[in-house]
Amino acid sequence: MKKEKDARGRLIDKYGQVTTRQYLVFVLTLFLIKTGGAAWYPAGCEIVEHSPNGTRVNCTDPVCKNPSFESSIFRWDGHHIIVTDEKRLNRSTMNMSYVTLQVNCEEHLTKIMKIDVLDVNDFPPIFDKGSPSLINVSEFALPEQTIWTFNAADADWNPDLSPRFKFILKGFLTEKYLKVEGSTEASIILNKPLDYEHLKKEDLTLILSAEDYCNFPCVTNYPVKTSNFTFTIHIKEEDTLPPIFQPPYCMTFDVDGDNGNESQLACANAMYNGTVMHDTTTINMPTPIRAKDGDEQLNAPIAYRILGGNDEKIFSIGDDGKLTLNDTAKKKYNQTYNLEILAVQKNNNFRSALTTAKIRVIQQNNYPPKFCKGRCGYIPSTEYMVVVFECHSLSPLRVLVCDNDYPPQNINPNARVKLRSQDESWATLTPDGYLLVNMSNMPPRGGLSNVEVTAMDLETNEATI
Ligand SMILES: [Ca+2]
Ligand SMILES: [Ca+2]
Ligand SMILES: [Ca+2]
Ligand SMILES: [Ca+2]
Repeated sequence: MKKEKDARGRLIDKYGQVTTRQYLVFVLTLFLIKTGGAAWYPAGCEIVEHSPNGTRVNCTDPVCKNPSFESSIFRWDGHHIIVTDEKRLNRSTMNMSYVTLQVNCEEHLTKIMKIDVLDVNDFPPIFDKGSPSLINVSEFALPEQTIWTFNAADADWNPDLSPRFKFILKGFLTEKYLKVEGSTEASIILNKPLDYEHLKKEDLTLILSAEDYCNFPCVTNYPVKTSNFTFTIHIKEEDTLPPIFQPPYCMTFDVDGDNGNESQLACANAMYNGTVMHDTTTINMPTPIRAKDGDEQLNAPIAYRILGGNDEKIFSIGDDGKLTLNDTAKKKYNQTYNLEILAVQKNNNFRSALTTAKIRVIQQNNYPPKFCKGRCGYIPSTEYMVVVFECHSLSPLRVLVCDNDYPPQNINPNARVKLRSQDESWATLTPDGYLLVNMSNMPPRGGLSNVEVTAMDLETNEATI
């Protein structure tokens, strides 16, 4: 690493302090100058760079009486040191931050005088021309990993000194996922792995700012200059997720529990129901068994296996997830087979998912489901939330689904009843089929209101209203 120097050319640490060893070298240099016959003369002289010819050099102590010196940059006017070559007072092209003069005083005394040249902030920081505006970052990249290092330059700093900057990174992701470190170059470091599935829809554009420092010694109230560089992070999709059975049950929740605005979608595998007629080999699956790679971009091919519930080996599963029957003779009426189905990526057997498929053997499916009775009800009071009673009865109205395929009661146990969505603001159907009404939300319809209920046989996918 290149070491930094202060205005006197001493090596300094990151706090701007001269280290002990380096300080000794500095003392030794002074000693050599003294033994060379000239005394160091710290007269506290300084001049602002680019000062025009004729400008006086400021010194806190008086220069000796009737001094003389040889210089192509300064002359003595009898009272002050005066600039004669303004072009050479340019900190960008000087390889030092000061000029020394060997001054001959009266009585043959020679002094070495140092004149600090104060930097003016002429140039803003500039990022390397070759800096990429698009950076690919793998989903596998780990925290504390440096994903890119940007270099910047500043023409106010002479070639012997590394310019120093304050780097700031801005963007939606910055605080949680990324940070910037460094003062001479900006290292973009990962705080947290970048999850493609979660972040792909977010704006990954980031702005890196470089703010320059005083190039010591510099003018007072050194005006800070800032430059921005915009770049985009593209998250490279990797095989991080297993397959998931479709359609999945998904919900969003606050992943880190901090009640922040970051919520993630969590999904569970679908489970399946199906039926097979007692005397046929056709399996009726209202929702076909199908799994999809959770890594959407990769979409790895999937293989299926039946892991459990198939002791008699009467079921097989194909490469497309389709269940077939090998043997009709072994299945018994009204028996339910709970098959454990595994979906595994063909290219990575560590990525797999498990679900169940319930296959019930039915005798027949000759009849669609239909509502048994109770298409009329009344509300016995005007309280806030009330149960609806069946017309001409003292029993609560219950929505039951009849199906002649289920003798002797002829009630379909696999039917799911649901309210039409626009009625849900004032009516509720319990899982048992009882209807509740919220009086305060009920639409005014002169005493008569309708609710629409749908019923679906989950085994056969048949519906009724
Ligand atoms: Ca600058
Ligand atoms: Ca400058
Ligand atoms: Ca995957
Ligand atoms: Ca992924």
